[in-house]
Amino acid sequence: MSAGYPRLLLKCDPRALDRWCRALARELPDARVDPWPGAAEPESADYALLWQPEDSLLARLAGVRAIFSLGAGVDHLLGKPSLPPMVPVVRLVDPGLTEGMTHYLVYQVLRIHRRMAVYERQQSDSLWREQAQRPAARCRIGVLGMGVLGSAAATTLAGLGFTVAGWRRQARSDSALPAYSGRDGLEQILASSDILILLLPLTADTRGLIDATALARIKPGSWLINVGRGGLVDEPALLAALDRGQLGGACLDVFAEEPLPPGHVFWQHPRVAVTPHVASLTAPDSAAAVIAGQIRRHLDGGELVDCVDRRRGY
Ligand code: NDP
Ligand code: OXD
Repeated sequence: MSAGYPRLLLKCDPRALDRWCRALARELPDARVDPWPGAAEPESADYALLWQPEDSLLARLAGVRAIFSLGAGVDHLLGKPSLPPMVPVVRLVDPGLTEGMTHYLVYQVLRIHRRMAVYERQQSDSLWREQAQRPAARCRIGVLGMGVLGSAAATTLAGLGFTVAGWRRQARSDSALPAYSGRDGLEQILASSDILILLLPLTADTRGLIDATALARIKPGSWLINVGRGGLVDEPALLAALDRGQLGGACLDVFAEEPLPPGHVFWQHPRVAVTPHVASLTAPDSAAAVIAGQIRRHLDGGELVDCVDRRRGY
């Protein structure tokens, strides 16, 4: 470490650079922040704070003490061949990110449950017509991915009266909500959910999980909300399932290719709601406080928390 102050290499969304620099200066006044591109010697950084770094930058970071992801997902790092094998990778667990995701999911679930898309179409036809309304308890929500974000959203949705179950890699007995695991658990949750929420990380095990076979198991007429990653879903198979009416509709925030290309069929599809990967946005103010807390503890000899298990991929 140079002269007692840590050097932080920062590669963030360029639109957020000023906010990140201000937030880090406030949280870690003794640190030196080197934004990338532009930093003279990335290899001499103590910590790297990264969002979607190029592989050639990762190849220069074997000497950093830790890499912090500026998002909850770490597929933008683990997918890169030059990620230094021995450097701990820390994912972002930030109450602001959790709140944002919960709000997005509550909004989309209520929009579906209260038939708001139907009323929007009716308004454009000046049509005054009631749609059936059923109690939340009769709407079953399946959350695939019951980690930090999934379990918070599931708890809030259950608090609104919905019947919620989760699916995760390892079944846990301490959960207040039923949580399935394994292939059988997946089949059960696909077959029973009226609204299926995808909040899994993209890993070797989850890539393409929702393929034609899985879609065929989904309860007819149910809805899919994908806020995890586009690669979780076989998109052509999803389109086919929508077009044959197997799915009532889909709310898609993440896509195999982002930005979603202008001519993509999802943009105009009558049963698809598209948002541009905004279900929960990292806010530099709250995220910088979380990362600064980790760095301060690490500099004092403490352990980093929320480290990624590279074998599992998340
Ligand atoms: P966590 O690591 O806290 O949770 C991941 C969950 O997925 C865990 O419940 C885990 O199971 C489960 N899981 C992982 N692999 C499998 C598998 N093979 N089979 C079954 N379950 C599995 O992640 P977060 O909740 O923090 O974030 C989840 C994802 O959300 C991120 O990776 C990112 O892709 C996405 N995201 C999207 C955003 C957006 O704006 N659209 C914003 C932020 C995140 P277990 O509990 O057993 O470990
Ligand atoms: C994230 C994301 O992983 O923005 O935080 O998707």
